[in-house]
Order: sequence, then C-alpha cells, then structure tokens
Amino acid sequence: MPLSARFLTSASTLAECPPDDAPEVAFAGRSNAGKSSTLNRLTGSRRLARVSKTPGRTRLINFFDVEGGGRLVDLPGYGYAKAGKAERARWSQAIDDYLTRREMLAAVVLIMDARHPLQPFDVQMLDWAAQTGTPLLALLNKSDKLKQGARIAVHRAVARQLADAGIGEAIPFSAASGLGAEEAEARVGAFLAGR
Ligand SMILES: Nc1nc2c(ncn2[C@@H]2O[C@H](COP(=O)(O)OP(=O)(O)OP(=O)(O)O)[C@@H](O)[C@H]2O)c(=O)[nH]1
Ligand SMILES: [Mg+2]
Repeated sequence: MPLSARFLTSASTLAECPPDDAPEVAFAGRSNAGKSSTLNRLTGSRRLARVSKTPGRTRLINFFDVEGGGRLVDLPGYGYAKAGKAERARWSQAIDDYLTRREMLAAVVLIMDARHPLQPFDVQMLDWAAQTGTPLLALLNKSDKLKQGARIAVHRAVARQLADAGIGEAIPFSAASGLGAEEAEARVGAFLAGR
C-alpha cells in the first residue's frame, strides 16, 4: 500500500527545519538518481515532490507528513555539477547538518541509479550509516533501464557490499515502473513505526 503523505514545509538550513519531534525517513542520493520520483512512487502521487529532467531540481530539504505519523524528507542531490561552488557548499552543509543533527532520523533511503551504483557519495553514505548505526535501505533505481541479467548482477554486487559493511538491504527498484515499490513501502512504513 502506498504511504499517504502531504507536503509540510521546505528548509534550506537546519535551523529552518520543522521541530525535531517526529520520526523521519530521509531520501538521499546523487543528483538525478530519482529521489523525488521515488517519493512520488512510494506515496502513489504524481506531483508530491518535483521531478525534473534537469539535475538539481530539488534545492531545498522538503518535508512531507505521513498519515499515521512520521515524515518523509526529500534531500537535494549530491554532486550537482552545474550549481555554483557556493551553492553546492551550502547544500552539502545543509544535508550534512540534517543527517548528523536530526535526533529523530529513523532511517535513510539511499537512491542510486542502478546503472552507476556505489559512486563515491554513495559509499560515503554507506560508511556513515555503518558508523552511526543508522538503518539504511538502498534502492537500485531505474532498474527498468537494465536487462534482467544485469539487474540481478548489480543487485548481487551491491547486496554483497552492504553485507560486508554490516548494514541494510538493497532492492532492485524502478520509480518509473513500480518494480520493488511494495517492498520499499513496507520497509519505509516499518522504519517510521520504529520497527
Ligand atoms: N527510466 C527511469 N527514469 C527515472 C526513474 N526515476 C527517475 N527517473 C528520471 O530521472 C530524472 C531525475 O528524477 P528526479 O526524481 O527528479 O531525481 P532527483 O534525485 O530528485 O534529482 P535532484 O532533485 O535533481 O537531485 C527524471 O527525468 C525522472 O523522470 C526510473 O525509475 N526509471
Ligand atoms: Mg529531487
């Protein structure tokens, strides 16, 4: 079942974030990996989060209230090349602050493009999750772009890395086709419920 959610607010700094008083699941990943598309898929909504062909669409931290409790958080993408240096520095500061200071952060959903998984930012995120003991779910997004054999190979390789690091789980996923969506919804719902 999709999670029912609605937009709460946007923030460009930690100080602007809503009170840290509800469990949150944050969607992180490289620019253009499909964070916003994934949020829309998991909430069964076309337009909850803004999706764009141009990387760097999500420029703020966006908060969505989930019916039944908790929030989903759409983070700006890491590594958006066209943003100016100052803007990039501001984003990564806001993301780092969010990830390190948010007491109610229940889990991180790491969205990767299944065609280019485990880029430096992703590995950094996995290391961070392992070090801090933050639950992490990796979604191998855009799996619709891969043939079955490649999909299986990528899943196996990423699952092995996660197992080596002692964290989380990887799911072949497609925000476009809905592959893996039910499983991801169940996992996110469980994170929010503290399970
Ligand atoms: N084929 C395919 N395309 C996808 C999928 N998910 C996202 N896309 C496309 O990838 C592009 C980026 O999607 P977004 O959801 O905006 O990505 P994002 O990670 O939120 O990007 P930023 O906000 O810029 O960091 C869009 O053109 C989407 O339509 C998928 O599962 N399959
Ligand atoms: Mg986005």
